[in-house]
Amino acid sequence: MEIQGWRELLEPYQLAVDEIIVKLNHIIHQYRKRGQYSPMEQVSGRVKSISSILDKMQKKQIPFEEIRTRIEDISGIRIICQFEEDIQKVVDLISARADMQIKTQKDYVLNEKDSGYRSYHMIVYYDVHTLDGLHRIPVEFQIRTLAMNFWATIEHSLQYKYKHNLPAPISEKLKNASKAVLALDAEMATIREEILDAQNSFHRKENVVADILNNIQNLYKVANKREIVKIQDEFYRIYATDDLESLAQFSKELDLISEGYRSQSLR
Ligand code: 0O2
Repeated sequence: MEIQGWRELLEPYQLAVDEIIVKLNHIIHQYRKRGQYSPMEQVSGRVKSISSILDKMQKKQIPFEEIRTRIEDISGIRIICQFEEDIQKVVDLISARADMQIKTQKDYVLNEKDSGYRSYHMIVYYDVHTLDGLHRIPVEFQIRTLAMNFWATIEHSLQYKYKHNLPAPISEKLKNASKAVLALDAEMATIREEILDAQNSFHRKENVVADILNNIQNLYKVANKREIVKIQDEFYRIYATDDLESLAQFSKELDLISEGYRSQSLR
């Protein structure tokens, strides 16, 4: 196939990846903005490289005309979760979407592969529109924990280095490491609430401080300099106490002050 042909072929796959990343990151952002825990920690994606597509075509005897119908992981999305139980929540979230239609699912979290690989896979149909019209793109989702991702990334590099012929001792060590990953995820699950509590306070503080600074910035346009300096000093004083409730109270008071200026300007 001519190089131009590859570009045209891959363009809608890239669009699918880009759109899905924007949409899922928006969901993460919404969770955090609402002070809620997001079952998705990170989202990334890629379009399979031409060389990997050629490898797969060779391995599976796929002719050029059948790339679109027989290779389903040209668009790939990876969703990383903090805890194993988040994986099912992410699966539910994707299943409920009207813009993503599930074709197949493979649960390698419950049914670990012989290599020790664990991850939840979904092939999802996603529509993109380009100048050439509508393209129904299969997208492979890989959903796994941070620990599972660490293992898979290392194992993938070793498989590449040894051309999928891992020496037995390395294979053995990877299987042991996979058991350690399983144990790590289980151990983290036991202190999940503790971890969530800490992260929740962190995000809440970020939101409250962002609100306060936003309010102060707006007050610059309407309040007098002396009042703003007083508010700023008060903010730094409360911030130094490291007391989230006092910060939240101060934020509410600033809301009222801003509201007062707003209604004055409407009169
Ligand atoms: P790459 O280089 O990551 O793209 P398929 O090959 O998709 O037609 P298969 O093999 O039944 O059919 O699909 P499966 O098992 O769902 O695997 C798809 C992808 O999952 C792989 O893509 C890998 O990315 C990942 N994967 C599966 N098994 C392993 C494993 O043992 N170790 C690691 N590190 N990753 C794995 P590709 O195309 O094989 O590779």
